[in-house]
Amino acid sequence: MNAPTQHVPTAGALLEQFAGEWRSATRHPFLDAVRSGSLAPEAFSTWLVQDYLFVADLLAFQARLLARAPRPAQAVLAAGLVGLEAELSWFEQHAARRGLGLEADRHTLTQDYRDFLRDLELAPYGAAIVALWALERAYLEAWRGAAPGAPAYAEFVEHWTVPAFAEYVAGLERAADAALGAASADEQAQVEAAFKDVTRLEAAFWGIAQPGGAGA
Ligand code: MP5
Repeated sequence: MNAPTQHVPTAGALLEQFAGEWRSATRHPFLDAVRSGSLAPEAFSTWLVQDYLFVADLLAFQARLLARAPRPAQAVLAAGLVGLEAELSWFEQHAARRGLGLEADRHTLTQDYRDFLRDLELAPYGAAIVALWALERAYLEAWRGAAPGAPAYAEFVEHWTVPAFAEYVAGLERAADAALGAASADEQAQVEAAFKDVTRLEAAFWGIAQPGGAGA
């Protein structure tokens, strides 16, 4: 053990370590089309319904993560849970306005993401909190890249780039850093694997409305 020279891993360092993967997770033709307005409304609706189903799965995952979180992480996770429930209501209002049904079947990618979140419940807490931070941060950065968005989509872009969302992501990063500081080498490897899985799933999810059903 050469503890004095060992650096404490941080969540932020993963962004540089896997910069290429991170870029794929946060930039996508779907987002470019939201910005330019060239995105077909039906494609946006398809994506929106699947994202709603994803958020429902995320709420279930986060509820279970909260149950095993260390005391200092409980506040940010509990607040996030309340936010997810409000997010579901927000989706439901938009869906009603657009005449969209939300009882769709899960796309294969939505199911893959759900399975991944389920598997994380058996992984060390550190891997799970880093994955949660990564998926929220990827979402924030992706939407920032699409700002301000074409008129048809500007309201959505604004919703996912508000300062309160950025503060939530920063809070998750502090919780992730605290977990990483205490992670063993084996846990660190699981953290990196989970981070990479999130980048792969996020990248694929942006293509969910593409003809042929996207995929990665
Ligand atoms: C989020 C999302 C962030 N809604 N969809 C995907 C595919 N990844 C991440 O979730 P939220 O709604 O900001 O908690």
